[in-house]
Amino acid sequence: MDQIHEAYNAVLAGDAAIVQASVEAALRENLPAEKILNAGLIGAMTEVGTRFENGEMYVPEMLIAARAMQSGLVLLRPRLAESGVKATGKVVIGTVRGDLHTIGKNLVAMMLEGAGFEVIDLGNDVPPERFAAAARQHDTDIVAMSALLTTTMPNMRATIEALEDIGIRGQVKVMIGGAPVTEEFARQIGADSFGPDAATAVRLAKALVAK
Ligand code: B1M
Repeated sequence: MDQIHEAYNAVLAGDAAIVQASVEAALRENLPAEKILNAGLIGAMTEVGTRFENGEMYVPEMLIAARAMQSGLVLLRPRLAESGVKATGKVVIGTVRGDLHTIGKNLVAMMLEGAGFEVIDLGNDVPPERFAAAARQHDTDIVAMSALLTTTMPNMRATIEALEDIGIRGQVKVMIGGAPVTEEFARQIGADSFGPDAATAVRLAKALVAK
């Protein structure tokens, strides 16, 4: 249990080397991978989200913590797969067509992973049809889109239309975000949810899959 605590604290401190060492030690002690994930990595990322929302942590620290968390997750993944642990939900994420900004999208993806979601990251400059095809292929719960340019925001609507075109809009929830995106815009284009930041995005994603 001490190893899990150590992993938790190391994620908060953004120390990837200690996260790895404590996850490895916990696995050597035969602690269940699911427990290491939930109490250690996910627990710490939940705390990161809370600290960010309270203004006690900022984007760079959140990114460093998320990277540290991922270094532990890599070690746990094979064990989690063996033990058949179910993900919180499945998310297909990307930055929309014409938009090369990745930092915010990566942060949201990492925070979602930290919350136990399976994340399929399509990268940036993702055409609507690719979002739709990936959503169908992976039978995803959520399609998550990021846009940083006012000129690429319309491609969020085009992506929702692409989901409609292949008949799966009713089966997936759509979450959008990015600096120029607003709640009002989300409503206009028929998205299910708007995340102003990565921590809120995680909370909203959990609520979307719980519906
Ligand atoms: Co660009 N850029 N950029 N840029 N860039 C902005 C966005 C801009 C505001 C700068 C400015 O003019 N002040 C401006 C957009 C203006 C507008 O449209 N309103 C701009 C421009 C104009 C451009 C170019 C057109 C510049 C040019 O070439 N003339 C060009 C466009 C290229 C393209 O995409 N086709 C361009 C290029 C670039 C770089 C490649 C150089 C680089 C991107 C590198 C990369 O991402 N790999 C870059 C950068 C770094 C920026 C700024 C400086 C920083 C963006 C960023 O990473 N922020 C940005 C100015 C700024 O914002 N201060 C700017 C940090 C990140 C953590 O925040 O992405 O907002 P953000 O994500 C947040 C939330 O928004 C939210 O959570 C995150 C964390 O809390 N969130 C989601 C994001 N996605 C979400 C999804 C969700 C939920 C929440 O659910 C799915």
